Amino acid sequence: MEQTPCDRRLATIARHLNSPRSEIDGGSSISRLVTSADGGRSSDSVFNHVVRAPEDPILGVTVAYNKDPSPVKLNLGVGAYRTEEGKPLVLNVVKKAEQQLVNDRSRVKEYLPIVGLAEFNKLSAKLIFGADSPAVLENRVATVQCLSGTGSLRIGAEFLARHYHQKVIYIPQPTWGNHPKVFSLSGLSVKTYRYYDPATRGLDFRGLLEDLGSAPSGAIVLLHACAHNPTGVDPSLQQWEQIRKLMRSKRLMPFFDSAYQGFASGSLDEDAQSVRLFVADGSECVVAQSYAKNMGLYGERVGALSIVCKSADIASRVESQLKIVIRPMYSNPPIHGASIVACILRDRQLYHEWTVELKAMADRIIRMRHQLYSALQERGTPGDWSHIIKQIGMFTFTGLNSKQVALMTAEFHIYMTSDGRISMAGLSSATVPHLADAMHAAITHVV
Ligand code: PLA
Repeated sequence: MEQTPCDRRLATIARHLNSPRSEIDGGSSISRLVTSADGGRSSDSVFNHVVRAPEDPILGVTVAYNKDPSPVKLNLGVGAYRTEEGKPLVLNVVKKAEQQLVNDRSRVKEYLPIVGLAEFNKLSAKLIFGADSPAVLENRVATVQCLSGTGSLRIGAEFLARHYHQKVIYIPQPTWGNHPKVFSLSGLSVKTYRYYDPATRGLDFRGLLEDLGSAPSGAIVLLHACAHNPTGVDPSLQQWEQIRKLMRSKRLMPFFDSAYQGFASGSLDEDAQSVRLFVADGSECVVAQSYAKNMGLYGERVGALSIVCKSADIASRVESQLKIVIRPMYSNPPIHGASIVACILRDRQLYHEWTVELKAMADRIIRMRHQLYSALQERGTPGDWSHIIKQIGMFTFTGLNSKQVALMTAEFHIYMTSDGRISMAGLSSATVPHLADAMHAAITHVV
């Protein structure tokens, strides 16, 4: 078959990627140049021993993307929603809430209490547990406003490390790359449980039950409430029930990470079912919530940590200790994002408008899944790509390896994490063909 210049270039890149010499040398030759170019000033610096840290595996993708001058570049790294025009989206309902806040002349910029905005906390607990949840109605939930999902996980983990008898946390394999760092820096020891089976591109349910079954009694277990990151694979409701039974029989402590409520199915209630199943049995659980994705409040850093307790008295003691954790870290949380969320959650009309916008985002992501799947079918790309439409939430765990990803970045200016995860929320109808071309080239040129 005749080779086009593009094919020849791809073959050269593929040869390079497939050779072991392509390992990055850590930039050592570049740092040598820098040290010799500063007139020797570095050598007497007290920080001269500081070695350059690697970029974050997820947020570093955006750093590399920003440096690329190509007009066709595409960032599918970080999970950030984009419109069909490829632009970030501020929800209409958020704009309305902000307008209300600006119009309210009585508002001030005083410090919030250590635990944050009381109304926000109450409404956040209702959102995840359900308005009729006995735990909420009986005041058995200690909720504190935190710095988005990450901050909520961190505060929850620090609390558990100080006040819970088991210091081991089991996290799924694989999981969001920041989980192990957050938990180990909080003083917990991190172990993994089997979650994903690359052969079926589905849940390794047997492995999961075996690993949790052999975890020490009382161990903490990190569970993704819905839209598991990075695999897009969630247990079914029946499987959740089996997980719950096993965990309760072994007194394992559920620690839910709810970063995508509403983004998986388009329904806030449906995406909270896993959490509600555990709360309904009356035992304890810990939940970290984020409004980054479902309200598009990424940079506002607004989230909540809830600890469900067995009595109102215990919940209030737990809250008092959460304050001890928070105060020396950042004193108290920011007011603006939480005020936006409270405005929306308290107002029937705004709440309804939010659910409509949220559903539209979830539906657009699902449409992108179908378009990408069809585009690969049209190109006759080798392999079974049905997982693209089966997976749930913001990401597709493509199965592409790091060399294939490197080729897609080098040749097609498509940026994604090296584990082959792509953010479907960053795609649009206009960019699907480009991504499909890149995936086709990567699959056919790189092993
Ligand atoms: N938990 C999970 C499972 C996540 O995927 C993320 C974000 C968070 C918590 C934290 O989000 P927040 O602190 O912004 O609320 N994951 C992103 C971004 C979307 C990131 O890595 O920070 C991701 O691309 O995986």
